[in-house]
Amino acid sequence: MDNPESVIMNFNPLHRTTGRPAVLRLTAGVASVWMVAALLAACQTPAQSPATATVTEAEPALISASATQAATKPITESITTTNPVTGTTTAGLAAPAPARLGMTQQRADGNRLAAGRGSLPALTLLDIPLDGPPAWVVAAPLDDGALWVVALADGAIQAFMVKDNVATPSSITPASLPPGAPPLLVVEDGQARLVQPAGASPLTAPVLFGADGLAFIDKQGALVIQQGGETTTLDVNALPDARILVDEADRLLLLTDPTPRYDHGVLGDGLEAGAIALVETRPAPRLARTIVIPEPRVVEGIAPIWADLDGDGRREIIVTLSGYETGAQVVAYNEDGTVRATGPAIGQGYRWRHQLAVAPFGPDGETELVDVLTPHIGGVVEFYALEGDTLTVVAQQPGYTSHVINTRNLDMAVAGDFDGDGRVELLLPDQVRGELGAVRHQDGGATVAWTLPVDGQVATNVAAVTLADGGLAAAVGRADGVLRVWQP
Ligand SMILES: [Ca+2]
Ligand SMILES: [Ca+2]
Ligand SMILES: [Ca+2]
Repeated sequence: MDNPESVIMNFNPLHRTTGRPAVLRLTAGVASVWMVAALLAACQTPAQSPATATVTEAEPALISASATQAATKPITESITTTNPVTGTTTAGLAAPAPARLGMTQQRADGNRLAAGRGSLPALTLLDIPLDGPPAWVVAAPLDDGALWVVALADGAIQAFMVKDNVATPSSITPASLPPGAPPLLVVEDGQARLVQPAGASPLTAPVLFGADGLAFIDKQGALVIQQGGETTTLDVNALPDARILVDEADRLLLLTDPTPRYDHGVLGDGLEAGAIALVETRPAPRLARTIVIPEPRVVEGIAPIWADLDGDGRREIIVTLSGYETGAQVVAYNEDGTVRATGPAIGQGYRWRHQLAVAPFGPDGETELVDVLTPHIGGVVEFYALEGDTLTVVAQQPGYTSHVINTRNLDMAVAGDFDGDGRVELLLPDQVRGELGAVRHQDGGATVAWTLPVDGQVATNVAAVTLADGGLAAAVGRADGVLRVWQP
């Protein structure tokens, strides 16, 4: 397989990079350490037990058991002290500046959680006119500002350097991606590029890992892995729009075995996942484990969230299972394929819930999961606490949405400390997508801490970026062709 068609964007001096692969480590700073004993009334319907999954192989990996000596941050580190964005360099290399990635799902592990501290409610907003309606927004820190890249609905790409509340258009190639394709932005050594591998599925994005690794889903559903000058193709039968997740051990996780057996069909096609594949890339790529979802249920989504829900230092694989009789239910698997915890099932088919993030959302910084229940028909933000092997909904906030029916944009919400008070909010559109609300779980329940005006309709993912000084910026693309940016 050819090298990826990397494209280089020049800033300041007009020189091209060599296309040298990005060097990155993925910081795992997510969950709060403290899983306090649950004080909340156990008033939720008991979780339905999913049938035991079929599993191949075993041996879950400790998050801290990286194969390298790299100074990977532990997943138990609090978000408020997490280093901006991603990373440290791989041990043994000559320490080039770490690459900064911009991806629509915010983090490589699928957890839509931005590091850093923001001051969004106090910022002057910046409106940038676009050449057409936008589909996706990604950003990466650059110098003292941020580079914002927008993929328009027709696939055209526009880029803007934003600094000191001024936006400067920047040329970036390719000039377009396939319509609908989510961009992967890499900024390295002061230069930016989009990664667009030849032969990749246009319905999803590639990922980078390790010192020089690239992985993508090809048009036949195979997982193509390039590293060290070698290409390996694994016939994993990927979901065509599966997002590939990456952990600190350079393992990959993705949804596979597309099936039409549950025909809800609200996420852009009639196929959902019948299995989850865990792939190792060291010392050589191999399919390490497959978790098969028992029929008739499916994973209704495009990626798990791969996060440490219970604070034991190991990641859980969090998915939303759906079926005709049960409706949607959040289920957390251990990496060995056993079920760690289950949430409540809706109890009827054709009702979705959209899992979004794991973060210290709780009133005392407890790790909680957040989703939006039925985002298409009156969405309700739900915070879940882990109580034994049950994910219990402990707070709810109606009036919000995180998904437009029949689209593949599952990134219309992001978590972070956007107002700098040390607490994590979920930032997402209200039901008509006319403003953004910061929904928080505090003592007494969920609340809308503050709102941000959109003055139009949100048409893209909600994008956030951690700046070089640890500050936070956010942006959305509007249906009328405007990128609205909140950046200090
Ligand atoms: Ca699908
Ligand atoms: Ca865990
Ligand atoms: Ca906050």
